[in-house]
Amino acid sequence: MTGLSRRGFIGTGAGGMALLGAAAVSGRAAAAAISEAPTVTDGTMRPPLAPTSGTDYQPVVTLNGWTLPWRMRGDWKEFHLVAEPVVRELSPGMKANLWGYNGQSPGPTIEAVEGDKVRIFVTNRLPEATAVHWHGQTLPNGMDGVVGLTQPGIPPGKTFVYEFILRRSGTFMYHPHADEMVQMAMGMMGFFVVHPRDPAERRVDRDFVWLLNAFDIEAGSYVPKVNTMTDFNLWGFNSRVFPGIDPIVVRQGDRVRLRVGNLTMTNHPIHVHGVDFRVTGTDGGWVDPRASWPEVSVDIAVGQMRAIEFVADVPGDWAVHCHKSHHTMNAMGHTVKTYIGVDMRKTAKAIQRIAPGYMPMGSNGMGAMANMEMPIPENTLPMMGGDGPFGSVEMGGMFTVMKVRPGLAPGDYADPGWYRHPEGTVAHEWTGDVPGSAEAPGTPAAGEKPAAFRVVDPRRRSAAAGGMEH
Ligand SMILES: [Cu+2]
Repeated sequence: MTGLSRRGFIGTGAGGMALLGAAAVSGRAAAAAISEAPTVTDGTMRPPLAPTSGTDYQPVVTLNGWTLPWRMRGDWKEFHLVAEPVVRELSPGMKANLWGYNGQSPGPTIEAVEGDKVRIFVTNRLPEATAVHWHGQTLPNGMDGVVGLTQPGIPPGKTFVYEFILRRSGTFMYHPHADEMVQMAMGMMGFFVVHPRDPAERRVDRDFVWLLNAFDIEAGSYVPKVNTMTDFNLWGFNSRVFPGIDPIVVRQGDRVRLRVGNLTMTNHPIHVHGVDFRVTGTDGGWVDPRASWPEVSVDIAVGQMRAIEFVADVPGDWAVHCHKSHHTMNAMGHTVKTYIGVDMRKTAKAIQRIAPGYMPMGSNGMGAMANMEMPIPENTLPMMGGDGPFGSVEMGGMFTVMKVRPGLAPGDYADPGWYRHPEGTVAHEWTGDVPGSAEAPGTPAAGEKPAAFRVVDPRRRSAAAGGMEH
């Protein structure tokens, strides 16, 4: 990439973040009026970007991601997105050739304040036309980003500009509305968070965002199969899969918000261990506090966002994951045959005569496969894994850990390591007496007839018994 320069403009001190000069984007002097397009080239979480001017707010934290810096020009807040091919490491051991924005998929999070006037430059460096739809924003029709309907596509090499006023606070998304099936399957999406004008409104201590992803990338290849409709083999948070997903680090007692958006092809019930939360927002706006409802899993349908809030009371390492079990599994596991209960010893010998080294798997379940050090093809990921303090976590895909610790400094998101459980608070082997099995109450003794449960044909049920007689 040409034209990269490093400057202290962003002030995060983060490595790998650079500014792409406007002249390098278009190569035309006339483009000097376009704000610079910062770019990030790796999947490391950048510190939240605190506002340096205007209304104060608690910035969000993008898992394995970053927030797009802006500049003020008059009373307009200017951002610059660059749609382009990117390389994203999904987890150590696997990279994918995706399309995204400003060096990464998903694109950087855009943050602004209710009432802000935003001007967003979108430069297209893809090989085909694109457009950006601002999902959930109420704006003039011509700014809605639907190719053919509200604007012509942005041709490769060109820059378009979108201008609108942020009418309400909330959590929105951005994504292409051009060749959508391909461009979203390739990873083009991002979050657009609008903070309330009153910084005290809906204030939390820590505020995390991530988008859900589904990719179908064959072992040894790098490009997602864009025509896949249901059978994806990699499921992610912010284009990362476990064990590559950042932990959600919070201080004990913090009020925490998680905002999760779904632009995949199926719904994802996101389950948070250790807390009961309330659903406080959708991409349609905030839920009235009196109408927010309690859950421990929140189903996020396609094209939806859910914001949930809780107080992190109990220290520990708490699992946060999609509750569809295939969505917490990586590429190599989805088509393994089931041999549970099958004695494979004879069959294995027969197969080994033709395929030396063949090893039957799965006769006793598949958990042990997480510990197997088997050679796998280049550029793919084992079914499950992730080292925990007690062995393999036996997970993949849409899984991460919320690490609740006492006494963390505000703004400290560094991984604190594994939780050290107080003595005597971990489930452990019982070495005392174990009583023999007992029969459930009501079980008939040997030779005795089972208690008579009367089966009534509903068509013959009498009116007195509550049925309808005809
Ligand atoms: Cu899922």
